[in-house]
Amino acid sequence: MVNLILFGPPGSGKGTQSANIIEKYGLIHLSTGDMLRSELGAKTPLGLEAQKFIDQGLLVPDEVVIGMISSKLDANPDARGFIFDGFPRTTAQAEALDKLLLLKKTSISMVLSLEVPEDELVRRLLNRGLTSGRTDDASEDVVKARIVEYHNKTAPVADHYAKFGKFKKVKGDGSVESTFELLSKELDALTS
Ligand code: B4P
Repeated sequence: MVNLILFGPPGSGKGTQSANIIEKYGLIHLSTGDMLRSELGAKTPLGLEAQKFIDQGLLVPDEVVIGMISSKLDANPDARGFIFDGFPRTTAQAEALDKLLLLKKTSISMVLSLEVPEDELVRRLLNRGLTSGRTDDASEDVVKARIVEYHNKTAPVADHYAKFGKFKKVKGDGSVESTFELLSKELDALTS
């Protein structure tokens, strides 16, 4: 079983590359961003609560996203493996994920971290904001708040997995295709 975390700052291409990876490697895609946007779209109580945080570029509380991931793991008992996209985003989320996987007698195989310079992140997100309708891509202030939140709360997750030799950086500022080639090399080594 391969369990991959696709890691990196907002706009680094986690969602974009996940779509390519699930098609080639048959892993189940678990994106907390997509799950939250689906709750938001349906105007559920969870979605309305999450919206307050997302609109300001802040992370949604840990217990909300951990609960969502736990339900999805339970709903897919026969999976060949998972790709976690945008989760874990705090050390508390990483510790919770490790425990959930241990209960299923498995663990994280590797964390691949997409490395993209900050000016390119801002450019990509504001560009997507022109057509996506996403409130968190709409203004430079909110985009920059997301990057600050990443440095303060998410970047330490790298150390959590580096301790176990499970953290690898991948250059993410090339084209979608060239980045996918670099990720594929890492995944081929894991799955062979
Ligand atoms: P996410 O949905 O996870 O979004 P993201 O960080 O914007 O995106 P990603 O890195 O996937 O970028 P993408 O491929 O789309 O999170 C949104 C919000 O939800 C968070 O801010 C937070 O509030 C909340 N949330 C989610 N998970 C949470 C958690 N675990 N805990 C707490 N809160 C949580 O690419 C971005 C753009 O770049 C796209 O337009 C794409 O087309 C373009 N692009 C991608 N690769 C490119 C390339 N190589 N070249 C040029 N453009 C490229």
